[in-house]
Amino acid sequence: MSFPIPKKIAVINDLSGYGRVSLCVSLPVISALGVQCCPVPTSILSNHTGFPSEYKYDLTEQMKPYIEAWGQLRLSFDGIITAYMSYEEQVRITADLIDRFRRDDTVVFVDPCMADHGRIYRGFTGDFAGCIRDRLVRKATVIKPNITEACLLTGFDYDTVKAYAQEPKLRKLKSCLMNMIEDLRELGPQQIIITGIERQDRIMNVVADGDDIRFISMHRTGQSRGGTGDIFSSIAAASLVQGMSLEKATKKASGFVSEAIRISEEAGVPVNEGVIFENILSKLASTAFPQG
Ligand code: PXL
Repeated sequence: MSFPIPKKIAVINDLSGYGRVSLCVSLPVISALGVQCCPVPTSILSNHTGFPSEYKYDLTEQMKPYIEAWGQLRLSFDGIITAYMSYEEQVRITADLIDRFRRDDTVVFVDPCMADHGRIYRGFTGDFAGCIRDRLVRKATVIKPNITEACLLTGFDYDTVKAYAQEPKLRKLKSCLMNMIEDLRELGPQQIIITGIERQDRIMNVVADGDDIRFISMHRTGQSRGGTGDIFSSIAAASLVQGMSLEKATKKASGFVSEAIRISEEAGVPVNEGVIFENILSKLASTAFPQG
């Protein structure tokens, strides 16, 4: 019996040694799904930034020769995932990496990490949102902004969208989200997942695959935890490169993340430790190498 050759995904993210975020979750999750994970570390940290202190070593300068060496090997990837970037220079280097290593059929999965809960992350100065939009989002085949990032990318007012989400009827919220999706599609990507729209005890995601727009709502299983966005992107992108539909890939990713949050709450895991995905990783492995 011969084994199938695993697809390959390049992941541009930091390596945080403790706290279950970034490359430390993408590597096991993507491997469990039967896909080769090829990391491009943007920086190394002793632990994620939610702890009281950390050691950080920036690798922006090293990224260029690292990618250059990949160029010498004439590599190409079935998927490319971009996540948290610290500086505009990292965004420019990542945009160049996409141009060099993508093929016509490459899944370019951009998580425009820059904001949450209505606020841009600390430390982002100038027009960082514009830089992410113009250099990464425009190149993407799939984007996964949360609702705050979707507002920043399109110019919609976050507080208005949040107010619509509290209304008993969904009409205004849905029509606003459809307009937002239209604006995002005009930037380039035709597959869009908007996450984290909070509605009472439920969380809604919007999944747009071309003209097909679906609203997927699920019970909130606990409070949000670091690293869950990286796990989500890893599952969704690994599923997409293996030929799964966007809707199925999104449901698989959000189902796994919500179970991981639930078991972490039940086990009393401190929020800073992220989710104890190790306990359920074998469930992903059992779905590796799907047929069709
Ligand atoms: O995606 C989560 C994440 C990634 N990298 C660093 C972080 C966090 C969340 O806190 O601090 C350095």
